[in-house]
Amino acid sequence: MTNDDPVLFEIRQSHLNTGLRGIPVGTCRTSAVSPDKGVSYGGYPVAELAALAPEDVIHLLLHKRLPSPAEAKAFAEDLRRRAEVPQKVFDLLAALPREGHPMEWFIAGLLYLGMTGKTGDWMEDALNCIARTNAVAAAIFRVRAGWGKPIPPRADLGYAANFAHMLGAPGAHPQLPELLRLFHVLHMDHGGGNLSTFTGKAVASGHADVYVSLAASMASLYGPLHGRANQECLKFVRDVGTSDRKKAEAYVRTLLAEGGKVFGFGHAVLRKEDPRAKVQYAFAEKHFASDPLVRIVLALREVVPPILMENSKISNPYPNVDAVSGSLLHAAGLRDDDYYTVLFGWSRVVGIAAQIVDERVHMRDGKGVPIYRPRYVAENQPEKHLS
Ligand code: NMX
Ligand code: MLT
Repeated sequence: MTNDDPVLFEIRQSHLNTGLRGIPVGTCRTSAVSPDKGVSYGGYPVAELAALAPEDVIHLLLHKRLPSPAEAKAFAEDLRRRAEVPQKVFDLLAALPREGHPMEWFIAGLLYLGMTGKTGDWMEDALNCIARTNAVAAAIFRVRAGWGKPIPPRADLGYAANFAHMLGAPGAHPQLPELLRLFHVLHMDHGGGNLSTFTGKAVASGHADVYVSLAASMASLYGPLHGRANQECLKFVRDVGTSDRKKAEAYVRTLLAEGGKVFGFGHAVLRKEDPRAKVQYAFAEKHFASDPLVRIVLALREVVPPILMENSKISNPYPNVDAVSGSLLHAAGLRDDDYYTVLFGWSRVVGIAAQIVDERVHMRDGKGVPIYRPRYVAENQPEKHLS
């Protein structure tokens, strides 16, 4: 660093103990989050990417450009080739306690995938892990439901279609595969500083491998203020229980008066309605407008922001990515609320893995970001001695 480096941010006492809110700590090569426009991957607004095959978006995040048609075909084939999961991993899932949360299962699955197949090469492990989490995440759904053996992937299906096939959810709506494809693309990445991504990169900075770093990042995503908000938001929607605007408003006001959180609303960075929520609202209106939970979600989209705006300390009163997804997945026939955060993880693994590769292999002219070590200011610790 030189003395003429531009000052990006001046750290003051008031910035301490704020969860590093807004403090720049590095650069991100995969995506950018604008408070007003939301996330873009590689410069493309996420809503424009929403129609693409997940493989193309995975390529974009890992290689920083969309593939040509020939590259897309080869890349999808490469992922398919890497996708085989050792039987031991499925055996482990079958032995896990049913009382565990599916995210705990997912974390265990990632760790076990690493134990049974890591190469030690950042990019190779990232690609293998992305390819294999497809079957592991699907198996978690089936094994927990007691539906017997995992369903093997089909060679003729793409990444998301295969995932829907491997879930094998009985009675699912015909739109479920399309919803899962959309969900996957929308949830893959969200800048460098979200909690799970930051955690994964921090762990990898100590040169732990891709799999354990991703497992740690999934532990961060498990929290209800982060990824588990999709499950918590569905619970909130059920508790509201009505699309009657007046009654819904009364429910939200009581919840806030009692110190509760309105799940699916607010964000650490965004200051407008999340474009990922917009895309999901449009999908919900198009395919599931008469679903009772979707009707409540659509009512809450109008009812909640003006109420949250009354509290000046809430920086963003608008819907975030989790406002709709749980209700949509439920409407499409995926009836295990606890499982929804695994879907967030299934998608976010892509962006986190890509960012880990960037920090380990590309940053600082290939030297990689050094081990994370921010400074904490000692508080209430005057010097003392035992004698
Ligand atoms: N309901 C109730 N209180 C809220 C909400 C909300 N939706 N949003 C913010 N607040 C509170 C927040 O708890 C904080 O209170 P205090 O000062 O007592 O600690 C205050 O308003 C200021 O918070 P902000 O600066 O606006 O937001 P912050 O960056 O701290 O937190 C979230 C961001 C996303 C954690 C927060 O908005 C929240 O808890 N939302 C509900 C949970 C949720 O939907 N999370 C999903 C986020 C997206 N994701 O997937 O990760
Ligand atoms: C998100 O997808 O909204 C997040 O991971 C939360 C964040 O960006 O802080």
